[in-house]
Amino acid sequence: MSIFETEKKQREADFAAFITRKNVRLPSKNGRYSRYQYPVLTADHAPLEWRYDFSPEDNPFFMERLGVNAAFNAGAILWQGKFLLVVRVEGEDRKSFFAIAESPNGVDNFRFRDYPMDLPDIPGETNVYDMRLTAHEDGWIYGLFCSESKDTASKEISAACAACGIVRTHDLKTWERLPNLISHSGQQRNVVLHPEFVGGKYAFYTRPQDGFIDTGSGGGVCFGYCDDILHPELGTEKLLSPRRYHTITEAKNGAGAPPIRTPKGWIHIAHGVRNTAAGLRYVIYVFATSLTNPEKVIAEPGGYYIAPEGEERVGDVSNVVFTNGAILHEGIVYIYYASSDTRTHVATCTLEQLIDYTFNTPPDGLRSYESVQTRKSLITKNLTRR
Ligand code: M1P
Repeated sequence: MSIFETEKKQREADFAAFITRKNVRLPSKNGRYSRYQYPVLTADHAPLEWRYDFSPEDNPFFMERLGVNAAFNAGAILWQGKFLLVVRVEGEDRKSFFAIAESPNGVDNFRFRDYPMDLPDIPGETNVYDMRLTAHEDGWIYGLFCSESKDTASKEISAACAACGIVRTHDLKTWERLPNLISHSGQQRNVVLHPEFVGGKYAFYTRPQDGFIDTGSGGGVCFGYCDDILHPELGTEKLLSPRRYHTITEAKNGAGAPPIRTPKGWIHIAHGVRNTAAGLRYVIYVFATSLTNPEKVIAEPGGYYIAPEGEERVGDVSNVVFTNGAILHEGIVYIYYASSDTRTHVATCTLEQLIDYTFNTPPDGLRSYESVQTRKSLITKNLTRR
């Protein structure tokens, strides 16, 4: 057998075994959710046809020609009975693109469709990533993502601009590109469309930022309205979930999955960032807003909900967990989160667990003294039950 045939056979056998591997739910360590043994998507889930040239004449060593570096930060939706993720796939050339992967059960057997998503282009866009999918009450499914372009006004080679790109679809196959969202509060990343009209308007969760990386004067996750989705322009953006000194959101934060409607309020699963001597640390946190007034925060559990652990802590951008997709199906919440900008995982809990966590976890006291008082109350409550 030729080198080509031997290598190809081996790669195909390995790939078939890998993508059909059963995932195993791990015992919960904290009563909030369960992690799973394996990531649900990695670079190795990219189909061989995306990476190898299958012609023995052109590729006698069956060599990987267009490698994939990472598969992370996935938007999520339940579609025709399947769990569908719009994944940020990053090639070895650092370019991100979107690709849809589907699974029958949401925890394993994710398979990418034959081709990556054909995102309609706009001039000057250099990179696209982190799509949030919102099934809106207007009947469209919207995908909001970061549309990055070079900052041509700057001489600095890395200078870039982040804006919110918008596409929409009825079938998750063909996508209509709308103009990028106009915001008057600086650059934008991590923008999420609220699933319902609010006062007859489209409502957005935004994250104003002065620069491409630093949020600067941006105070945190904001809420803004737009009248016409075909000419998307935000009015005033009102602060909703602020950055706060000495908390998990001190450096920045950002909305994650579109909020989940529950009987007690909209539950948001977002990310918070703090700075450390070892660099930025990204964790996932939760807050809730009022069903009747989504501009009003009604619950803010203190601290993080998910922090990177084990192998999650290591990757291209270490010490990061990040979410932009969740699915509620038959009372179970599937939280898709990525670790260290490298791979995608799922954590599951019941909706009751998520509601309990959101509304019964004490808020952050903002000072060590207050934290000790809160913990002492808990201890006293427990000791009196002895
Ligand atoms: O590298 C961590 C994350 O950094 C960005 O998020 P934020 O804008 O909140 O800093 C995004 O580029 C995200 O894709 C990435 O996971």
